[in-house]
Amino acid sequence: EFVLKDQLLTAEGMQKKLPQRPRFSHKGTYGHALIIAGSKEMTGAPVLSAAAGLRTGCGLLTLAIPEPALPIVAGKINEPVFWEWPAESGHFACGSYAFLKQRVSSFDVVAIGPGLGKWTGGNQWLSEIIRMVDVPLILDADALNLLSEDLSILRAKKSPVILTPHPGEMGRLCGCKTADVEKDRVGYAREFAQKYQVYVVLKGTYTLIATPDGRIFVNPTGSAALAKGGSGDVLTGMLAGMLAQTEDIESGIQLAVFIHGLAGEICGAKSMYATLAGDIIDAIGPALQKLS
Ligand code: NPW
Ligand code: AMP
Ligand code: MG
Repeated sequence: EFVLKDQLLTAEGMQKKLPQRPRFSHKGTYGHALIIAGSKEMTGAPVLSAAAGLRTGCGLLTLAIPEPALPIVAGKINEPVFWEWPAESGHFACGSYAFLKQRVSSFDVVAIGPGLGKWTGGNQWLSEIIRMVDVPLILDADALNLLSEDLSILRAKKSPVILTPHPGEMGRLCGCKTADVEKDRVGYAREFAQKYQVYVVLKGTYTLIATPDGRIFVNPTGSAALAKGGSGDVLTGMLAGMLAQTEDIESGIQLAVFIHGLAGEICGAKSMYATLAGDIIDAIGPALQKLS
């Protein structure tokens, strides 16, 4: 149930939390995000996440892509730096961990998941990454599906972890049906967040943010224009872009979710039907403008 201490996010509240953009600053001021995404079959998701992260304002963004997908992804976007990862049947291959461990602390935030697909050994791969990442870590899409195979790997986390399931993914994580999650969104999000000491962003109309200490924030922005493939990949990029800029994880999550919804409303005002994920990215600037 929704109780009084739970909070509805507001434009006024979010406005106050927006990271400043001082004149005397440079790209290093606004953080470096790493997004680990994509597979041979899904080359669009990493592009959407990376573009969304940069539009949200982070200074630098590195995109880790499995080797056969990299030329395709790199052909679609110029702004990120690329990290070519060894592949096995088109997916991220296990190994190369020593190199990751050496590099990972140089990023301000890591996001994993959009377009990874599922593969044998994927859970082990994810487990190694969770074990070594020591900055805020966002898990979305197929990272959540891989996690569902063995939730105990979450216990090895070294830093704040943010999960961004839609109700279908939340059902897989909790071992129940999508419809069960929909009947008690607050209950499922709160219980999971407390049990595993993570942030849960349970997506859908009125996205919920559950904190590790059991508080709930409700996001009022959004539109059915967002109900299309790729919207969630955009949100993941926005979360990475925002968390790269601020140490305040709770505020960063709230801002990304609120602004994503606002961008959806801007797109919805043009057409509730014709919106593409790329249009949401184009609306991030106007949404930020509306807020600041
Ligand atoms: P149902 O049918 O209601 O039980 P999946 P995915 C449910 C990548 N993408 N309310 C619903 O289940 C992603 O990044 C790549 C209620 C629905 O059928 C992933 O890596 C793109 N239910 C991968 O594809 C663009 C809801 O979940 C099922 C719900 C798979 O991700 C597209 C679908 O979920 C895509 O993002 C809601 N609000 N939302 C690219 N261009 O490269 C979802 N459901 O099976 O987890 O598949 O979300 O499409
Ligand atoms: P995904 O299913 O991972 O692509 O994520 C979909 C994104 O779009 C999430 O951020 C959802 O909250 C948002 N979304 C989808 N449908 C709606 C809707 N009808 N109203 C508000 N937000 C929505
Ligand atoms: Mg998704």
